[in-house]
Amino acid sequence: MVQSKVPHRRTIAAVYRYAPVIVLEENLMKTKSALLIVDVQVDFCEGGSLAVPEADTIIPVLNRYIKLFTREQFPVFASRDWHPHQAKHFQQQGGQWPHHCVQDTEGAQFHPHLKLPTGAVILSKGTAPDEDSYSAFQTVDSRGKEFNSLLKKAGVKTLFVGGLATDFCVRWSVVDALTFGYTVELLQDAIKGVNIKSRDSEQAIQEMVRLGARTTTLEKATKMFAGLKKA
Ligand code: VGL
Repeated sequence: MVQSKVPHRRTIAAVYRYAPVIVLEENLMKTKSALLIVDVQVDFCEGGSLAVPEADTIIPVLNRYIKLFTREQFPVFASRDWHPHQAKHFQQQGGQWPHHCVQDTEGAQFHPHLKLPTGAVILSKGTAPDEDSYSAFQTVDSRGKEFNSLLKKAGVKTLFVGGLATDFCVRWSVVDALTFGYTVELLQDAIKGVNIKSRDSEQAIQEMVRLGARTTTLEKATKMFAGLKKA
């Protein structure tokens, strides 16, 4: 009698020892990851006024990340350049770039093949004439709420970042995310760069990694999320 109870008690103890931890970890993972898709807009894609080479090739990959995140009920954020017609960001006003992503024009729309989910939070940046911003942490949502406060409110701890362009807006978004203390997973297979100099993207990735970003792929992320379910 006594002997038969011992293993039983042990089993119960083991279950209590591990189960709460597993549940807690799963819950934390459920609220703490988010997907940020940076600037996948018509003007940055093939035929656009500031086309990033091979930009269109990442769109189907991003759509699969979107599926993965929506399945897990993780939040999806999509940033966009949303410039006024005249802005110091543009060459005509002394800036670096040709006109692109002007508010309410075709070029500023998200690429039509990008399948943003209904609940995606749209973040806009560069909306004022004197703004020359690159980072998603310089955006606000439709109600004027800053990206960082939205992430905090949602309890996000890990930010998965993909989109355009590796050497500009992706880079600055990742650098800021790391500065704010987020864990960053850079989507290696869903980023493309401008490469004004041929090695710009490669160097930007090296810099992000040196500052603490991790890199992931659709395959790795899928496995990571599948692991969550089993836990
Ligand atoms: C970007 C150049 C100019 C970007 C924005 O989204 O990476 N690049 N404006």
